[in-house]
Amino acid sequence: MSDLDQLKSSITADIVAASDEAAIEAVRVNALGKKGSISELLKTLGSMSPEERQTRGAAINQIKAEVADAITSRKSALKDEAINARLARETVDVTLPVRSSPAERGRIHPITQIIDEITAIFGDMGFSIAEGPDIETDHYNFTALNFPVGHPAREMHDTFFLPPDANGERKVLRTHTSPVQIRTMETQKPPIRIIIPGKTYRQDSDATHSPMFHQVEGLVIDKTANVAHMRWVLEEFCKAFFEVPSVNMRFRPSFFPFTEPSVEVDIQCDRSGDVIKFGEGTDWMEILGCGMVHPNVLRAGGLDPDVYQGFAWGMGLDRIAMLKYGMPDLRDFFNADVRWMNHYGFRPLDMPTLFGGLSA
Ligand code: 2NM
Repeated sequence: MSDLDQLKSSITADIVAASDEAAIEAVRVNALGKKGSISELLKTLGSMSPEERQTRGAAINQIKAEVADAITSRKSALKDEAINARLARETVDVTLPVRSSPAERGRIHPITQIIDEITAIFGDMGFSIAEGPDIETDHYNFTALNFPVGHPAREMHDTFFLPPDANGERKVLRTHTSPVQIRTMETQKPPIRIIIPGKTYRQDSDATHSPMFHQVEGLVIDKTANVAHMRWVLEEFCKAFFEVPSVNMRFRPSFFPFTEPSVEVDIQCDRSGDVIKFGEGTDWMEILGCGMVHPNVLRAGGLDPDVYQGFAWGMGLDRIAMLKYGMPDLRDFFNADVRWMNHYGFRPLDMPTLFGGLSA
């Protein structure tokens, strides 16, 4: 075999062996590139005699053309192969169901839902939301609320105390949201109509008590606010919250340091079946405490009790949520179990409104 035939068969073998576009390009550069084997052969023509150049030149150019053709067709075959492989690999199954978005998969915690419901009801009556810190001073949590130093009501609250600071002052985790009422009286001129939802803390833990729990309190202060107004506001609230056209309420005398008189409110219900029904039946359930704000509390908030008067109330949310939505154990509320949330949680776009239904 001549040297040219040998070169041709060696390049042909390389062309056949090239398995992708990069490999065939390398074969082209090795044969036909500036320093390729065939290009080097063509450079030798210059030093030959005219006769030799004629035969040898024709033979080299013939090989060059054949090799170039072979490379071009192999290249296009490899390109087709690559495209076909990619098409096979990147198929999309258009019959797969659409994955639901985070906004559809997430759930609103029942406590958040209850707060949103209560906010919708009182917002409709012209109340605003007020908030304050979870870590409070003894003054805002007790003294300003007419719990005198040494008064037994302080012990009743099972307070969590923080270590004393450099001045010897011992802060507390607020045992109720009432400190926010004092802070609001200090900064806002009456008339005041606020509700205060938030976390509260007491050292208590069993199936129906969590050391962190939730309250909503309310406060109305102006020059004429009285017990009849309080009764109307609370009755309208109960009807809207329990989604019934009428409720029977029972006011029992009670004691709170921050109100005088103080009462506890029960609503009529029917506990004979599996679920509690409100607005009917012969049973009573305690739902909140309330009263006329004590003159000492108004004074502590910087208001003159001879000019201003008002009423306030407070209710625990966790127990109410258990009753309204039929949840058996309070501790599940704070276990962050996604299965529990999927069962009891609310869809984020089902926001409670008075016109659209609270818990629909
Ligand atoms: C309750 C019951 C009765 C209450 C009173 C006040 C304040 F600060 F205005 F005096 N805030 N909340 C209150 C009254 C809270 O919870 C069962």
